Amino acid sequence: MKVLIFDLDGVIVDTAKYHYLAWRDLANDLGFDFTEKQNELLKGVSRVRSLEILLNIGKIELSDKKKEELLVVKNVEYLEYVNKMTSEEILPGIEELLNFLEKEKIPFALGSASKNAPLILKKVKLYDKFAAIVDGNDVSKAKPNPEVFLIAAKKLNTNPKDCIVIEDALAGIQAANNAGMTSVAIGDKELLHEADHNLSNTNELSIDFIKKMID
Ligand code: B16
Ligand code: MG
Repeated sequence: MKVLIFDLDGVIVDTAKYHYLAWRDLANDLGFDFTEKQNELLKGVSRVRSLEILLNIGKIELSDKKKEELLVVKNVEYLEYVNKMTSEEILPGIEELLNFLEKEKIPFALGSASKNAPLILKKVKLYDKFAAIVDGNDVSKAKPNPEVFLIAAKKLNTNPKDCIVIEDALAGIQAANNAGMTSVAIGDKELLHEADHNLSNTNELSIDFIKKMID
């Protein structure tokens, strides 16, 4: 039986915009600018690695202690946005798809780099739908390492080859491919050309598309 593993940010909800606002404020406080284009580099990347990339852009070197402090500052601001989230922010077509999977008894899990994933799912009222949730708190190796998706497969009692991963980040597509799973990319087809299937946005992640994938 085929199962689905969903990434969170960029697939279920668009929290990338909140990550961006919090990272940009941090960059501005450190005295440099951070553009939306540069923010693309942080998609699917862990919080710690995101700070490293940001500091590289600003050409700033800091002590480990200072970096720890900044990670907290960034997350506190990010959580202010998250705490205001509602179900309205679920990306188009996702709720219908999850309802269909539930009805058909097709198991699905979350495989996200975010340590805030459980909170976000609770805010948008999807937490109880997932058979398993694997997030940034459960993994020691970040995407493109397949760890997050392999743990999810284990929790669903399924072989990797029967897992279909829905992802919006290059590191996530590579993680799915490295796990030996089928990868479906949402977003820029050129950037995400390593995926087995490419869709432009979540509207294209239709019930018909999924039916063909699981048959
Ligand atoms: P947090 P995903 C990822 O979520 C985001 O895409 C990435 O931008 C973020 O840095 C990462 O989660 C860590 O998030 O700071 O909340 O632990 O796309 O893997 O669902
Ligand atoms: Mg993502």
